[in-house]
Amino acid sequence: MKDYQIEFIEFALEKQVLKFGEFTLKSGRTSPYFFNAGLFNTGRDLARLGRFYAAALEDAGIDYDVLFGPAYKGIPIATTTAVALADHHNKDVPYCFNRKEKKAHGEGGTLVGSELKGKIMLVDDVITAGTAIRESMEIIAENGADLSGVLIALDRQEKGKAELSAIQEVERDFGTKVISIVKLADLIRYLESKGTMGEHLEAVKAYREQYGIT
Ligand code: OMP
Repeated sequence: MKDYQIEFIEFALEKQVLKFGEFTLKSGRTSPYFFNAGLFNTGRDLARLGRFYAAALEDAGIDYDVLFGPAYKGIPIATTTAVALADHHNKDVPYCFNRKEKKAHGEGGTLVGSELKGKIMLVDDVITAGTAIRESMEIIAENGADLSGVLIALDRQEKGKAELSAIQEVERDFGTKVISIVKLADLIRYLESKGTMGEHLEAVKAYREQYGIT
């Protein structure tokens, strides 16, 4: 694991973005852990979060033209990533986001910010079963843009509809690459290395047995 990945896990634990317990996911699965990116909820948190996303993006070395943050949670994430790329990597990258409601007046339409064209890097929080991400793919396709990659904070490494992981399905279906700051395997490795939170670690491992990719 890279230093920024360890720092990111510690940041998420400290902010209780990463919690252990019993959580019902959007997919209906009952998970012993949950990642709530909405709890990175101050200016400093958001600035730090952007640096982690930018670090993972730079690390991946994938070519893209525009960052796209889908409503709602992708919006502050794409924004802070664009700021971090400018402030820490000397890259001035266009970004845009969508509204959930179409506006009939003013500038109209559902997109705000730069044009959604060229190679798109989709920025979001978490992929579990891949439902949310597929909705965003439709917006990109409708605009005639190409998806270059998907950038998320946590890859839960869960099965999708069949044996492939939800991420592998997305990669296969859209011919794209999914970049994450950390994956479930990194989180497990971190918990093991700390030797604390043993009961949570066991629950997470049992969950991985049931829903994780093999
Ligand atoms: P999928 O649409 O199944 O890929 O789930 C992704 C969405 O689930 C995220 O955008 C979140 O709204 C939510 N989620 C989390 O935020 N954190 C988690 O740890 C798990 C989920 C989830 O419900 O699966």
